[in-house]
Amino acid sequence: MKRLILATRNAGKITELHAILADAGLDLDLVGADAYPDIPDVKETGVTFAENALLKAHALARATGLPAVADDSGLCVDVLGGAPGIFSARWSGTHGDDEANLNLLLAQLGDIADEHRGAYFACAAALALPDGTERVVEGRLNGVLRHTPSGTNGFGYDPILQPEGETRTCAELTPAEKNAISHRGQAFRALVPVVRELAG
Ligand code: ITT
Repeated sequence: MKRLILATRNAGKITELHAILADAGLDLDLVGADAYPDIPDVKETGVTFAENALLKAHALARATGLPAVADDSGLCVDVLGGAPGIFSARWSGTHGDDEANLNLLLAQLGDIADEHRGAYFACAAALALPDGTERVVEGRLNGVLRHTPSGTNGFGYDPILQPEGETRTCAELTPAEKNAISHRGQAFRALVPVVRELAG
């Protein structure tokens, strides 16, 4: 079976991509970056989600000799001109402190009325081959930001993003409901024909 590596240590992402590839009839041995612990993490020096996804995918493909997939995602707030964007994971200064990041964003938007609270989750997913071939696809989940967090599912900014057409926040959706509409779900599904063409 052909092996495909996904540039993440997040088990949830591996499960999600695995299910999407299997649904599409692609029988691949999908492994996470943990399968190659000696390979150092890549510095995300790009200024767009696509650049960062490509940086991670190329580094992993070069280091392992395998086709590699990487994603980069974040929350883009209209009234902040698209921020936090690529800085979503460290908006409060500490990488990965979801609660502090969310609380800082809510405080910054404190006086902003409902009609100006548009925002979206964005995701770029890249596939790179060891020979340098690359493709990148994107997904987006539009919504509005609540004034207070609600729900306990998911992670990051899920408790404050209410998707368009929903009455619940992303953190009140089940994982399956969120995957069906999410930026990452869309990007991973858009990657299926690319994987089939280049690595299937
Ligand atoms: P990797 O280990 O795979 O890099 P990550 O969680 O550090 O995963 P992501 O690129 O997936 O990095 O996401 C960056 C930040 O964007 C993440 O820390 C959240 O704050 C936010 N974010 C991205 N996708 C999200 C989602 O589906 N729900 C809530 N917040 C999300």
